[in-house]
Amino acid sequence: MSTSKLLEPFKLGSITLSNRLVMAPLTRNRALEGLVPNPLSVEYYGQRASAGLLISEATQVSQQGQGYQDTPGIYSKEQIAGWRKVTDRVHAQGGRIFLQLWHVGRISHVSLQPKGGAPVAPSAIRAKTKTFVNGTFADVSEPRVLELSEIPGIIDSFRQGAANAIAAGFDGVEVHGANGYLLDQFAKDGTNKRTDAYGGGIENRAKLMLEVTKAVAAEVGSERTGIRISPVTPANDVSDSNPQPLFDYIVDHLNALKLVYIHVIEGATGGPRDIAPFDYHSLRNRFKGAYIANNGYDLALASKVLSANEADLIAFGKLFIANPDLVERFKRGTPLNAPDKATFYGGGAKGYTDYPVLESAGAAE
Ligand code: 8OZ
Repeated sequence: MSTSKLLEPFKLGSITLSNRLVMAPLTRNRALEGLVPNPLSVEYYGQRASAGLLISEATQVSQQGQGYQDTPGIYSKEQIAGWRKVTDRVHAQGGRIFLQLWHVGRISHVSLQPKGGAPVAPSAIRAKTKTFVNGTFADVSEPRVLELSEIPGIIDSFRQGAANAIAAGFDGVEVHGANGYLLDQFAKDGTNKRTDAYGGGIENRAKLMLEVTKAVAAEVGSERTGIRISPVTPANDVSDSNPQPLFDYIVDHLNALKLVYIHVIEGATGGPRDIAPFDYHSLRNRFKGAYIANNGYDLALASKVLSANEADLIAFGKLFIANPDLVERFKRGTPLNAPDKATFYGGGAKGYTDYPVLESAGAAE
């Protein structure tokens, strides 16, 4: 079968994944009480534990890092306890799970921020995008410039979030460096107009992403630290005038930190893979750890890219929302359920834990 390599185990740092399918981080906005994952989330992640690796939905490291209603955090005791139930279930099902550490930067709204203050950003440039708050879509708020003196606190919130994730039983953490959130806002020149040590040339703009990642890896171990990047995505109104040298530089430095993986969104997040020219092989070749490829992969493209050794693991998003047993479906070559966009963000069990699975292999034969 053409799926063979996808279904082979893979050694990721000190753990072994049972196959090369990764469930991508997926925002679901269902942490209704105290921004804590609930029993439905335990069920949801447990249902998908046959993926080689699950990556949690983006999880804010602080109240300031939140940008949408009902996204979970990893900074309170209750949140750690809630996540512990998720990791216990996934492990009981034989799965592995990393937590994605998130700070939204300017993609937020005053109603979510401490004391109703402005969201923080590298520069005071408002994003032309909306967020979801108080049950409705709203323009993101005008951000304020993050002061130099606040940067150590940002780094420390990621470090503490990583420590909390390990305390909650996660196998590792993924730094969210993608999709126009804080670290991507600092890295790219469309959003970073600073004139201090964190703005200007590539080295300065990449500094926060690299310092955060270094602090996280020092806290939990580089073999338990990955990062997600999206060199050319226009998500959340982010842009860079010359992404290739920027991301070549970033990946060279992530390689020096001996990170366990880079997770690369190729093209426009959830959209066209060919939105802008970019040489992903350059990243693959620079980085000695695992390369997780993401964005618009299906079985055919995943199998092709793995056999050409252009990636080690493939992350699927929407396919995992709709198909908890995606691994089994790929194995058997059975049709896939279609995802229902109306239930992606917010709500309860509908579109979350109620997608049908195949009859067990024995019963089907
Ligand atoms: C969809 C809706 C809200 C947030 C990302 C964390 O794009 C997200 C996100 C996706 O990385």
